[in-house]
Amino acid sequence: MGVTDDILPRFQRLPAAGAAAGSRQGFRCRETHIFLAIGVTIVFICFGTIFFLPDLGESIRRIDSLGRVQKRVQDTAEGFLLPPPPHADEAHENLLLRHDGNQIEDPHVVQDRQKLYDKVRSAGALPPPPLAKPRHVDSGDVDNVEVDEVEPPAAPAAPAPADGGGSRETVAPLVIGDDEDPDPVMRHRRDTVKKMMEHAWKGYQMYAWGSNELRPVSKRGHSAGIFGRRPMGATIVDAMDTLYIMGMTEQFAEGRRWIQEHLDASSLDSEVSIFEMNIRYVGGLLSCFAMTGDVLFRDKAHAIARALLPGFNTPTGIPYSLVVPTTGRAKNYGWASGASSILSEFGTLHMEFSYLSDVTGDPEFRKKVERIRQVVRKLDKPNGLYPNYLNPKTGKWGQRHMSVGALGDSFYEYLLKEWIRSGGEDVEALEMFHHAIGNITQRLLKKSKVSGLTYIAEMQYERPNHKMDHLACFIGGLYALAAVTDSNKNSEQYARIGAEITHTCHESYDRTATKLGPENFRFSDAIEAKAMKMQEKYYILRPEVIESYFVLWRMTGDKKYREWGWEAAQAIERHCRAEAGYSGIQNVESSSPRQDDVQQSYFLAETLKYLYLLFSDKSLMPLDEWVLNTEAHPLPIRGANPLYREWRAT
Ligand code: DMJ
Repeated sequence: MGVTDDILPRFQRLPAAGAAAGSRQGFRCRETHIFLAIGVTIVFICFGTIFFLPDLGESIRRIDSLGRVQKRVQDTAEGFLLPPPPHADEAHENLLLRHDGNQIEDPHVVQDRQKLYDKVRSAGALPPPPLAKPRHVDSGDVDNVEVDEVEPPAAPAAPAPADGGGSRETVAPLVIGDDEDPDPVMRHRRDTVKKMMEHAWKGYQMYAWGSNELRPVSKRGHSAGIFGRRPMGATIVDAMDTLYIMGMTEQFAEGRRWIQEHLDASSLDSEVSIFEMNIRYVGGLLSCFAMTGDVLFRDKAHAIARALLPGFNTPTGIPYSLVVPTTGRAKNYGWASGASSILSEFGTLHMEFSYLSDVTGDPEFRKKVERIRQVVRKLDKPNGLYPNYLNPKTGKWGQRHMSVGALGDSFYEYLLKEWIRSGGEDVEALEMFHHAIGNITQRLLKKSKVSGLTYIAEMQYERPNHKMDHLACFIGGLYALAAVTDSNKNSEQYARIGAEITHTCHESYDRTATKLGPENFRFSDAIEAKAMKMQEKYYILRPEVIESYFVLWRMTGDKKYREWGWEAAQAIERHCRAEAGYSGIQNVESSSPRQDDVQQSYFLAETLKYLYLLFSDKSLMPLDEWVLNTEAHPLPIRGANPLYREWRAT
């Protein structure tokens, strides 16, 4: 055997000279066997893929998610085709920037996700710090989330009239006018706040018109995932009633025009937060309807609320957090304790949904929130407290984590305020409120060791966590509101607690270099009302502390709340003002903090509105006629406010 024979593969071996034809035949035969073997292997692999892989559905889902990626690319392209806003060039550029994927890396969004993630982790719902980023509202990520396919919304069956039904013709719009405070100092402060609103609006209008929010430093549009992937003009909708109250009629008219021409529920074709769409859009539009009687606002609110309804198709009626209105896909956040729904989200619908049913004649919305109420009411409450997570399929609580800050806050707010909004009719809500606030007072209310500051701790299973979120500071105002609106044996105590907590929240501002309060602050043997970690030190234009100043001012008439509000307004002006609007800051303890380049839509809806009302005469939006939803959108009180505009069949 020659060398060649040894090193060459068999089929390349040269036949020996004069080799017989039979040997060529043998070669063909061998080749045929080889090809046959290859063919059989290929067929086996193909059929194996179909029959033997563990989960064929998984493969299909992967194909489906590829489809979604493709769809997202299509959405991006569609985003470029939006009608031109007033400053078309800049905004068009913004859209390019907004859609090119940068928003995923947006430091503000990342920070916010991190905060939520930390919170959930500290509650023991997650394992120690993972390398992967937390899942929040990334609609493309379907791992580790609860996903249900449900029917897309049926065509509106509502009896709401297209125009002119109800009491629009008989009730004039709210007249804004003679509501200046006689004190010239207050008038000056109020003017200053109005100028802040003008600055915030102008920047948004120039650089981000139609986008959800503004980046006031880099001067472009911005959007958080809660609003979906399209520009839905969140800032416009959120700001409208503030513009109206401030008498900024031209800007209000511009906003109305945008809403009329571009706000379209049928373009909600990516995941949106039901809670955020409700408090900002449905609440904001209903507020405008109540004040003006303009049915455009009512009908847009109605369309958006109907688009959210597929998210309520669960065995319990407890809605999911996220829904894609056009497809009906709904799910919960993967990080939320076994993919539970969140107390502050499903518990913050009642005011808007009940009012919407009243002004449209469409009973569907009231039914939805009444069902949620019945489920929650019947459940056992560990220690009389409501955990932050509830599984919408089993109707069982998730992690035993209780908080009046993030994940819990506005659930408590809506128990009291829905009773107020209903003109005292919803006594069940009031009973639930008293039960909840009584247990919070008994179990979570604490005094700091250093100087006796009153605060509300969180609870993880049986252990208190001595920390408050900025978000939790609304509860000072809520205690005060409860004390005045429902006078009973607890009123004195609640009035005192409301004032004390508001004082503590003011301390959290007063003890920083910027005079703005941190996102979270803690209490221990050695410290009080102080952020301890870097990621607790940011201020993102939140309203809750100023909200409590406003409510306490209205309830008590104590002038110190106006002074505290003015301190906050000046601090915002000093540290948050940017060339094209207002930005959050990254560290309240730095005397020259870096800005985060996001102007939150709630800054215009809430923070500036509360400041403006704080320096106005009390006759502007009196609290015995109006009750503000959790996004500070005023809704009329049934039976007490002639602008209630209840729908009546004609
Ligand atoms: C607002 O969107 C609402 O107040 C909500 O209830 C929680 N907080 C933000 C602003 O901080």
